[in-house]
Amino acid sequence: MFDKKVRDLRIIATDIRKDILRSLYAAKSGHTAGSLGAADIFTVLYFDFLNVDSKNPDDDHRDYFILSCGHICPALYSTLANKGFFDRSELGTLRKLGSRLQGHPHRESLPGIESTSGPLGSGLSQAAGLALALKRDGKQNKVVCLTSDGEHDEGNTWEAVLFAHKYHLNNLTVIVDRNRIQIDGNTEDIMPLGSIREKYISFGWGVIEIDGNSIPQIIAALEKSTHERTKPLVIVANTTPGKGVKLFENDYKWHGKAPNEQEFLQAMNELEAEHLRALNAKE
Ligand SMILES: Cc1ncc(C[n+]2csc(CCOP(=O)(O)OP(=O)(O)O)c2C)c(N)n1
Ligand SMILES: [Mg+2]
Repeated sequence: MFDKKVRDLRIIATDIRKDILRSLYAAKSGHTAGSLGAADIFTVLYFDFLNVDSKNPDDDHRDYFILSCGHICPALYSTLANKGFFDRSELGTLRKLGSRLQGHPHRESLPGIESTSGPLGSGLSQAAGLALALKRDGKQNKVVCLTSDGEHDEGNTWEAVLFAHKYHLNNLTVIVDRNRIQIDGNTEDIMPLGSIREKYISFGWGVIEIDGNSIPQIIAALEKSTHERTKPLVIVANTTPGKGVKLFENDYKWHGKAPNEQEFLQAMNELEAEHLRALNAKE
């Protein structure tokens, strides 16, 4: 069945992917695979799910999004710019000296950024602390944290998993970007994680596992996260690193590399074709 909301979100996701690549190409460095792979998650979060207002970014009633794997900030920056938090032209300053768009996000530099990140494994602790404080204050704001699979090699992540269970953080939703790559190889070769789903279940969490590049599945999982619950919830989102550009897909070598001119032009053509496909989807 044709779903206009899904069609519109697909178009936005393609716009965000194109902006990610424009900014990486201008910077001539940065993280391509993770940023493209998580673009559908960012799209649904900011254009369908989170209660955030670009005109009033510090609103007391806002939901909090904590990006733990800060290196994929080109996706966050492109999303915030497309959502109107700042002008899209600023995306061209990624990683430049003096820019507000540093290679890893800085909370006080840009409106809409809730946490400074880059050192892996610390975002989930920040999100859990925030969720506990909100709960104790009787507040209704939701907390969503995006972590990567590579961050599950960090002990701090698992301390936060224990903590969130202990304090019944039913206002906390974690999304794991399960793209199966990390900086210098496939996760299962570097440090096998096995079933992230089973691990979280054994730590007492609720778990939903989805295709993290399926916009309908992301919408449904986030919608379920709002149902009455007693536990913290993790959405294990299986994503394709580099999603949208065949040359970059499923290859860890694109973890931290920006496209050259030829790769950039080829990628933009592919994304343009995807944009047209989404636009022409039949009602
Ligand atoms: C504490 C810490 N150790 C090492 C790094 C260097 N580093 C940056 S990204 C990365 C890979 C982590 O894997 P993942 O987040 O799954 O990467 P991706 O899926 O984007 O390839 C590493 C080791 C870091 N940022 N922080
Ligand atoms: Mg990864």
